[in-house]
Amino acid sequence: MASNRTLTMIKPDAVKNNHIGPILAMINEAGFVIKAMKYTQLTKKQAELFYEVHKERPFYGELVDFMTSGPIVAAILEKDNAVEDFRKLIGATNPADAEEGTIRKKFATSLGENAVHGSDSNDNAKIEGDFHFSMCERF
Ligand code: FUP
Repeated sequence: MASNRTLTMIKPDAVKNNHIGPILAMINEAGFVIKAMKYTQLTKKQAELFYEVHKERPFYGELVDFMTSGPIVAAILEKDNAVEDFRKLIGATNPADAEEGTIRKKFATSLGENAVHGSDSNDNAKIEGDFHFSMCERF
C-alpha cells in the first residue's frame, strides 16, 4: 500500500536564494498538506547520518559540507501516494535532466545544490520523518 507521507528538506541553496515561499506554494498547490515543519541548520553529525547511505560515494564530503552550510526547512508532507508524487514534483536529481514545471528545474542550481530533498521510498520516508521530528512536533 502506498504511504501517504514523505519527508522533504528545502536545502541551503534554495533558502539562501529566498525560494522557501515559492517552493512551499508549489508543494501546497500540488495537494500536499504540511504535517510537521522546522527551520533549522544541520550539524555535521546530523548531515553525515542523514546521508550515511552515500558515505562511500565520492561526493559525500561535499554533500555534507553543503547541507551544513546554512539553514534548511524540513517538513513531513501528506498526500495519497506521497513519496512517488513528491518525487515527480521535485524532478530529476540533476536539474539539467529535470522536467519543466518541477521544483528542481525551477530552483536548483546544480546536481550538488539541487534545492530540495524528497524521500525515495516509503521506508525512508518513515526513517527520515523520525530523524527530524518527534511525535509531539507532528500535527
Ligand atoms: P535524490 O534522491 O534525487 O536526492 O538523489 P540521491 O539520493 O542520489 O543523492 C542525494 C544528494 O547527493 C543529491 F541531492 C545531490 C548529491 N549528489 C551529488 O552531489 N552528486 C551525485 O553524483 C549524486 C548525488
